[in-house]
Amino acid sequence: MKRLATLVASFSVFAMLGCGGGSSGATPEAQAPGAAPPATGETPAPPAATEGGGGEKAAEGPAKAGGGLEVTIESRSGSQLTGTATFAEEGDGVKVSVRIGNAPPGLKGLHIHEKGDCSAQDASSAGDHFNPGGHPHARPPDEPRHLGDLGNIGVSPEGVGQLEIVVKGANLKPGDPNSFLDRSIVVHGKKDDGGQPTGNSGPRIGCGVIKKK
Ligand SMILES: [Cu+2]
Repeated sequence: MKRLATLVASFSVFAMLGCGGGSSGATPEAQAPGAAPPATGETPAPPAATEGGGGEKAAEGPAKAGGGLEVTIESRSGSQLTGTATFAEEGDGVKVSVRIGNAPPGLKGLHIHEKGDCSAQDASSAGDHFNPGGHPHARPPDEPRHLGDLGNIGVSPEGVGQLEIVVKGANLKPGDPNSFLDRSIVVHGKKDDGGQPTGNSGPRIGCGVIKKK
């Protein structure tokens, strides 16, 4: 848990630094000033594994304060899953940050489904994958793919999983054909193997409606 919290904190710190960089439509890859990795750092990646981050408080703050939508993922199909997903427009896409617990270990398919309805016990009410472009199913970064194809979330032996992905071309505008708003995020019980039509990822064990509170 500690390590995950640190990771979340690091992401959050990075996001905050990025926001402070100015109001231009800068790329999300912009380097965080003053955050150069330690001497041994060979990877140019953002400080995702930086130690001694902002602590646990920082992990909770920005998710709600950044203007994004926070969605609770509820258990379905008899699972014990818990989870949260946040959605925030970033550049020409939407950044999706997901964290789940009490989940079965391993890779689990994760998708945006077309209907904002998780009411069914098996989440069948969420409908099919969100696919406004009429593309075949695939896993990121493969293209083309359903706009709602988020790939797999890796769940640890302790049942904890975390994923962050920016979906280019999506937005959170009400009524927009490419909007994630009023759709749902679904966690599956099996790995998305990339197969047609929806990746053979099994039952829907978690579901959350993406809506403004
Ligand atoms: Cu799905």
